Amino acid sequence: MTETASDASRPADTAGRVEALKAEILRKLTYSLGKNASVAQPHDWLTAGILAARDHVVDVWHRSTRESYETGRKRVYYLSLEFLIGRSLADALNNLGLTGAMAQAMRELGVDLAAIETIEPDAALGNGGLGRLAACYLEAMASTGVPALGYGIRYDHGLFKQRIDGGKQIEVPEDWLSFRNPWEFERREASYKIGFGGSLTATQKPGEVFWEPEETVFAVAYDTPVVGWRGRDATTLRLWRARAMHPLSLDAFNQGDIVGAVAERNRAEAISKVLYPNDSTPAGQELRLRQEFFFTSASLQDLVRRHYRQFGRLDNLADKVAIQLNDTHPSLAVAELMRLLVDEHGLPWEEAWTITSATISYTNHTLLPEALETWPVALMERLLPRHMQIIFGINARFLEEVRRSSGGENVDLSTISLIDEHHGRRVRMAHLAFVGSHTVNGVSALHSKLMEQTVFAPLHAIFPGRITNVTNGITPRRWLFGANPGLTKLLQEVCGDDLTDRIGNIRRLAAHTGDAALHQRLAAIRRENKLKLAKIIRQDTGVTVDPDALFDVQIKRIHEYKRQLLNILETIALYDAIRSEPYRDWAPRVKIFAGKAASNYGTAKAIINLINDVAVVVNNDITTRDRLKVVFLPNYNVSAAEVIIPAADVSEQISTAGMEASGTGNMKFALNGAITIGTLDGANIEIGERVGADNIVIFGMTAEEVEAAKHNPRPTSEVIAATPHLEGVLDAVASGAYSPRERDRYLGLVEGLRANDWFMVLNDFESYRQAQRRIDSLWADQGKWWRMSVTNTAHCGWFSADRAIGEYAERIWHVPTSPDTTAGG
Ligand code: 26W
Repeated sequence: MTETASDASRPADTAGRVEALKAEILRKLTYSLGKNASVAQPHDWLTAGILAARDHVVDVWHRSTRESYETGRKRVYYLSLEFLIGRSLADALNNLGLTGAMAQAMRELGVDLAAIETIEPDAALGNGGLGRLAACYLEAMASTGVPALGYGIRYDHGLFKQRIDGGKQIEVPEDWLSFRNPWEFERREASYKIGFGGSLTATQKPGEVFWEPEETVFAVAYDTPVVGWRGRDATTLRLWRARAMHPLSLDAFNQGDIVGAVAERNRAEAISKVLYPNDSTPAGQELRLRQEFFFTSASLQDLVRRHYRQFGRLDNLADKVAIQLNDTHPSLAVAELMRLLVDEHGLPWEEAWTITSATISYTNHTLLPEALETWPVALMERLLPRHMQIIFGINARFLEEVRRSSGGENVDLSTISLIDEHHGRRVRMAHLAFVGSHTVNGVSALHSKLMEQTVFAPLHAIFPGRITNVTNGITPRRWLFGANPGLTKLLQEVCGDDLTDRIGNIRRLAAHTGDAALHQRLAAIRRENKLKLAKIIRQDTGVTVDPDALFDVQIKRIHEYKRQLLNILETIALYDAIRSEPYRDWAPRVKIFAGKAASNYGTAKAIINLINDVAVVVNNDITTRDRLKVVFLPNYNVSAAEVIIPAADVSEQISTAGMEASGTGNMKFALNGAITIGTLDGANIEIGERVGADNIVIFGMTAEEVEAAKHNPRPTSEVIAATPHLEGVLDAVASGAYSPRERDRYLGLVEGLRANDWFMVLNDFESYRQAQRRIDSLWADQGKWWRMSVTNTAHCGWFSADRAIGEYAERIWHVPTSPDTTAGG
């Protein structure tokens, strides 16, 4: 990487800057790593480069933190069990405007910066969209001048690595810390005691309770600065690591009980050992609850202490602190803040409640019932007795209030109670978060509307106006300027150099929609990106693909509602169609899939297996060889997405309507100029509104139709009979045409579909197939294709994370953003 967007609009790098960086890198290599340049390995250069870059980030960070402290500004605390950061070096250099200088410095030291950047491990402390959103928002807050801290867990092992062996997913432990993490600062001094279990005693003061935990672990802070655009500001990612109070029992050890001597340590440290690959069903395990409380309690103790130190009082907490709960995973914050205020600081319950609910707000990311967290009351009582008591207290007062103000009419208290009495007494974490927050938001217009109509309807009736929408956003720094420097350069030519400062200016591109010369240049940039991807595909799968074919991409977690199955079944239909009319001029296509399945999610794993099996058959068939290829790229992660997205022609966003809260991949693709084939779901709808109906390919049932069909399902046999090609495709899969060595491998998968089409795969099949044929004819007219592509890029600046953060700041947190960086669109 020689020059990127961030450098292009800056004064040329001075020789002095390069010399200084060279000296810094060498100093780090020598004195921090103890290595001599002549024996340094690529990884040593990477670490030295990171340490040199980190110094620049730290300068910004200290200034930024000092300013917000001195001015007493309100700060945002973003609590998230997931931060899916990916790599950091390229991003930090871009934001600092140091990419060119660093590349030159490394070159003069005989090192290829682009090459060492690719050996930086991905920080994969998340499963998918929710975690990536948290990472985009931390960077966007740093770029828009919002003082903020992200709080999470420093997992020893992030999301598992995926290998594909014989077409099947194999999970391999991830090990991002094996070379240590040069970005972080350990803060032994910032550690907190986290209690579990034990007993309660009432004190003299009414309402005050003394909790004596049975078990205590330490939470130790690790800080990573996140630098924003042009290095103006930086936010902090503070991750907690669990440590035992007594790491070694010498008594046990001396008596020869070697294992017992470290038992406490193992139990404590298990809390931050591994990220749950938790996207199918809640893990439902004690360890998960321990993780949630651990990081929530540490974060709240930390922020309350910081506030108290600075202001010496807590009654103004809500004026100075905004706590954002990223889904319900940190929703124990409601009870923990109450505990800190009432038990530790002696505030009366009512006052504590006013402060708590004025400080906290909550983002919901899913309406799928199986993903809505609940915890058994019995487990909570055992693990967190004081918190359970506080939750009962909140619930009793809340229900009493509702009873009083409604006069007992029309409210079914069992639907709003924080305790679900129907399924063996469980705490409804989403209800707890809702009741304890001043604002609750969904992540797309449709999703927020469905929140009001479905899961939260009874609470919405009691608190009208509490639910609001903030449509998700993505950081254009990583997802456009960083990932697609070729396109960025061209966009800057057309829209102005300051595009990188004002993403809203991307709209200027719309005036050039029909410019044939521009189309040619765009096509050349895309082709370069496709060549790069093709190389990776060949390396990782052995499949050779043609960069002039249409690249049709679906990358995301594997889930039935995301419907990779619909995609691969339609691919089979296309394969059949090509074989039966081999002489038609089929548009050559490469079907690209990538994504991980939760380890306990059998159906998702079967879908991965099917995609790989179909790939083997299709890719080896001479008749379809140059017309159709199917690829499953192993180990999807942030870094893979950065290469795949700029190379995509078609973006598959085909979830069952009403089930994908927002999607954020959809935004990344559209901004990079891919054409979306999608359902009227999540943020697809808003993309369609912006780019216009002619520039997106929409198909399938609406959320309302899906809802109606669930209540009144059409027999699947009828649907299949009425759908051309479908019976043949299902038969082929079920009878083992794609799994000749294990013919009944997909019997269960197909039987499941025939029994119940919950995700509307069969119902939407024909509509999807026709939409794909529309894509074919659009592709055949390249002038039209590039007009559509340009229109997508021109109108998707609105999906910038800066816009989303601007909305949170204004409507939820009530903090200012720096006016010159807030991006419109
Ligand atoms: C309770 C366990 C659990 C843990 C994680 C359930 C579900 C999850 C998910 C993986 C949450 C998630 O990533 N949701 C996604 O959030 C994105 C950001 O808002 C949305 O764009 C996606 O539509 C949504 O699926």
